[in-house]
Amino acid sequence: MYDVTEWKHVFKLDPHKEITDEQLEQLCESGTDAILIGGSDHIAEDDVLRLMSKVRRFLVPCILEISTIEAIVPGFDLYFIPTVLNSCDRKWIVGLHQEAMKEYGELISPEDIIVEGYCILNYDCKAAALTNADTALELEDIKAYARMAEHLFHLPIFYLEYSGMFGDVEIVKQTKAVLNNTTLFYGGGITSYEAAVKMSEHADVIVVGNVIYDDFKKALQTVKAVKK
Ligand code: 1GP
Repeated sequence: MYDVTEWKHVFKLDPHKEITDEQLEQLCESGTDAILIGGSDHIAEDDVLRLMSKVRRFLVPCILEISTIEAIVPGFDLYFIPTVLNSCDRKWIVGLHQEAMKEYGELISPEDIIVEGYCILNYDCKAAALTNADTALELEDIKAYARMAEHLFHLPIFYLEYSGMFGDVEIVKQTKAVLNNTTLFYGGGITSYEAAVKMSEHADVIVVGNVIYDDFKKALQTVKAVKK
């Protein structure tokens, strides 16, 4: 029903951060392809539920990116499950996933789930610290992770995560060049129209997060940059 291969732009909302109803309406009606609810810390079930019910008033797909088993809320259109391919801790690669399946496996419909193969590249971001990601990677290492995602694990999404910083355009370009069937998501430091244009030249989908809370108008402009 939802085809990520047709997407270009996603807003990632942090349930722990404040946003007005008017701003939420503008994001949902901006033309973005999806609203992704997720974050690395302080994720509480109540906040997720509250935000989901507000986003549900609009037609845009509403997706939960699961980062903790404690905040899995039913009612989303889709569930994204990250696996951090360059984590040094098995918990973030397959550990939490096995726990979640043990608890909810019988209730989950496989068609509602999409697994994202993350490669975290900003050593200074919360997600890198939390997952103990090995961010000291050469281009060839990153390309190998991308190939692993597509050819070994058949993951629908490979996600280059620079959360909080604008990444290396050349790395995104070269990574895209080795992917055929897996959709390349890029997230990190897209804080303007120009930045969105640059990354969307190579990434299939750009994910825009922090700027929503830092400079709302600029956040909205990132949609126009990819939907010309
Ligand atoms: C974070 O990739 C997203 O998971 C977006 O990054 O917050 O830096 O936009 P920013």
